[in-house]
Amino acid sequence: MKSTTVSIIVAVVLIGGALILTKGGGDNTPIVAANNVSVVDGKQIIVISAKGGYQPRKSVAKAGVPTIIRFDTKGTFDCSSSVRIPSMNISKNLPQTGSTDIDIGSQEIATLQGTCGMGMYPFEVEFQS
Ligand SMILES: [Cu+2]
Repeated sequence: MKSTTVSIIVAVVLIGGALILTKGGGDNTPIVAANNVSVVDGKQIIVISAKGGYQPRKSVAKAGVPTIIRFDTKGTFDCSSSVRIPSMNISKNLPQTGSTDIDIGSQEIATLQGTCGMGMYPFEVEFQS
């Protein structure tokens, strides 16, 4: 009797956990992005690391604030060292190792999309009010 109850509880917990993992690990980008946005001297700085893609893939920042995207590379030999933000006509080659600031001014409420030079690694920055 007791072991049956325990088994049921264990099963419920396992299934519940699996459901949460499935939801969290799906294609949906997490709503809360990594803490990679800071404001220094009135400038908003979004730090994105470029190596085999972009991390975090989605950043959330504030609209209407002068903004810099800082791309960090560290032994980046893949095409993520070539960054593009088509809607702003930005195309930049990053050093294999280093830190590159791209001034994107203050953005309106929208989502800015970027990719590597070949268009296979995406990233995005959501500007909110
Ligand atoms: Cu690429």
